[in-house]
Amino acid sequence: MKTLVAGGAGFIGSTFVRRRLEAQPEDEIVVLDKLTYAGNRANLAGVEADRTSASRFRFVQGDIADAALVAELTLDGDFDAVVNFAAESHVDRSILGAEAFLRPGVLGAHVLHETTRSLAERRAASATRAPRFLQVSTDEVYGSVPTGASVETDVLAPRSPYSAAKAAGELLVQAYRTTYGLDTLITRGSNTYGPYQYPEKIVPLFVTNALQDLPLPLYGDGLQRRDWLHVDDHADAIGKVLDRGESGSVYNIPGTGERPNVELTRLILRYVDRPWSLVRHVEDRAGHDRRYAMNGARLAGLGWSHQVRFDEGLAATIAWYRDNETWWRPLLDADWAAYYVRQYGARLAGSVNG
Ligand code: NAD
Ligand code: TDX
Repeated sequence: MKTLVAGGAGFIGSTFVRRRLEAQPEDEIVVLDKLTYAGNRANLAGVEADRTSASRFRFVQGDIADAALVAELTLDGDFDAVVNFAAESHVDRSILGAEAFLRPGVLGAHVLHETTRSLAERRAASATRAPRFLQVSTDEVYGSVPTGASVETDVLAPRSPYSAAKAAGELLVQAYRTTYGLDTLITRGSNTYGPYQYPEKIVPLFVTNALQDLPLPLYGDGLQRRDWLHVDDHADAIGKVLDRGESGSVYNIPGTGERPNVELTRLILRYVDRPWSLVRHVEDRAGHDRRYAMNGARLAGLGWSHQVRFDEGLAATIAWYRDNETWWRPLLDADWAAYYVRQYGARLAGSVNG
């Protein structure tokens, strides 16, 4: 199987590429990634250093919204599947400025759909199987879920610019399926944690801050709940849906560790052996979703189950950040410092101890 993986130099995409090339010795992968601040060639260094993986792997730097580039790539490669991870992925940044989220979320998704459509036409002419298009989406499209668990048929009710852009991508998938008969799939993954996550998200931010004895900015009352999914499980579930998913379907990928942020913070501090006094209660995120939770019965029906327990996964993740400072230290550059001041400067100045 030959797959075009858009956004494959990011956190979840690179994990998918690494694990897929290892598990499927015949597979070939081409990664198309713009290398935004969150994209990182170093995430794929292991793939490029391994002879058996490297020979089946190619990296192309570019924008999924660049129609000419994507058309050229697909003329070169007769892909069996297109998997789209590419996105601006941080909710706080979408609140600071929404426009950057629409380029990959809407225009980029459109270009990848058009490309898959021409691939399908070419393949129909030669009577080969149509390519599959898998859109990697998120639990955030359901909006805040005070009780119970979202099922795939629930209405989309996104509440942040980030989740609205993700929902827009999903609507394009449904439109292309209905109008042109594309073989499509959507996955909605839960909050994901693990190695190689850019330090803006809560787990790597709090771990790397704690390791540096810096404050941990906990939004609002800290009682918002997230259901944590290990990145290996997320990547493997996407692979399962790609191989076995029913065409046209949406699959939730829930986590195994629903917890309030305050409890997650306590666990992190315990594992890194730092005091609670590092915690600062800061001004809440605007429109902060209180809780996400999803029902995973449809995915379980494909014969998939979680392999990583939350306590073990979190401990191993923290150990990884402790042992791989050479990976995250260079990310804390001048752009990071500017973002940090913008997002946290006033918040920390007006904070109270946790
Ligand atoms: P990430 O920010 O680590 O990676 C995103 C990647 O996309 C980066 O490598 C970036 O360079 C690339 N990219 C961005 N815009 C691009 C463009 N226009 N063209 C080409 N490449 C572009 O994000 P992640 O956490 O790995 O998330 C991957 C996907 O999974 C996203 O679609 C996100 O919405 C979804 N998701 C993430 C989580 C989570 O908790 N992190 C949970 C559910 C779903
Ligand atoms: O500094 C912080 N303080 C804080 O209290 C940060 C960065 C976050 N938080 C809270 C906000 C959330 O309740 O922690 C929780 C998790 O926040 P993030 O790590 O920013 O994740 P979230 O907003 O829940 O979104 C994530 O999961 C779904 C990913 O970033 C998305 O890409 C994915 O779709």
